[in-house]
Amino acid sequence: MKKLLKVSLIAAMACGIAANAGTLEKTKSAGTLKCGITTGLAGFAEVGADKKWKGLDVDMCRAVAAAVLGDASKVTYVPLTAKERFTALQSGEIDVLARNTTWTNTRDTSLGLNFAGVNYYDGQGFLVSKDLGVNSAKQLDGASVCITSGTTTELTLAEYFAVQGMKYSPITYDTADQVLKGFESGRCDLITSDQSQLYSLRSKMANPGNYKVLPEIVSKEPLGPVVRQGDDVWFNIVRWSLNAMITAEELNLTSANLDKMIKTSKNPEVAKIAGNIGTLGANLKLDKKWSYNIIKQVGNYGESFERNVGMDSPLKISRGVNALWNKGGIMYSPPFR
Ligand SMILES: N[C@@H](CCC(=O)N[C@@H](CS)C(=O)NCC(=O)O)C(=O)O
Repeated sequence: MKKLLKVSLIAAMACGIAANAGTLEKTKSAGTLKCGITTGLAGFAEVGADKKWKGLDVDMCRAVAAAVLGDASKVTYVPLTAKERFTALQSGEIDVLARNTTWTNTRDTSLGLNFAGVNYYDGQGFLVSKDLGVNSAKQLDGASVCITSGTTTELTLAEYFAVQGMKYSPITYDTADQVLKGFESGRCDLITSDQSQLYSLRSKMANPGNYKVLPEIVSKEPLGPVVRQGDDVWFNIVRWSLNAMITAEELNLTSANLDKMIKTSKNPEVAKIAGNIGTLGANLKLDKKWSYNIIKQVGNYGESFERNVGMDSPLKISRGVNALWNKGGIMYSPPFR
């Protein structure tokens, strides 16, 4: 009996190792990156008019594919609800999760997963119809609230209303699309979610001007890509793919000017990003052009932000805390050296 237990323990450990390590080799031999995204959320991951996925999170997937496979288009997108997302990563169904997922202590330490960085600093807010005549979240006592299940939003909502001594009735859905439909059909008085997602949902409403986002932000929601624990090679690749985009913005390298800047710049960090000097690629077990490919094919962080959620998008979100550290925000990459 004891022996049997030992054998199955060893087998389980072996399976565990097999499931966790080797994501780089697996992705390379598949020729495609399996990337978990939302089921559809404007600005983060949605299917465009050209039938292709686009968004800030989609760019995260594209960056990793460019780094690993040399081609940002080699991504198999796996749309996931909030409830499904962690199991899909744990089970190996996806290689990376880029799905407006908040980095919390509990998720980082109890799911067998690791957060590789932050690609959007967010916070939970409230969206109401202007007809409700409310100017502050503190006036929401007794409201019915549309939310998505399996999110940080649920707990923060409960805690915020409890602290304020207010009551609410939750109306819970699985997807953003359902939340939007529920709200528009009058099932609830308000939607609560990460503030960026409120702007995203509002951009899809028939009359966006009839709704407003209340001033209160009631939580910290640092959103970022997630990988399985136990595969440091892969963790490094995802972390530094994001950092490459942030550093490129800091160095004023864009997809359009990259080749010219590489020829003219005397900054050694530019030469390192280009893969012309140093061993950054080899250290990551990648081709020396890994970061060049990211910037050339996906662009820098600022380009991605503006076209997906910023001023060049229907969401029109200002950079705020998501500006670079030297431009008043907190977006920061360790050095490329
Ligand atoms: N950042 C929060 C919330 C994430 C979340 O799933 N928010 C909903 C708000 S609408 C969403 O993005 N849904 C997209 C979908 O249904 O696929 C978390 O990590 O729990």
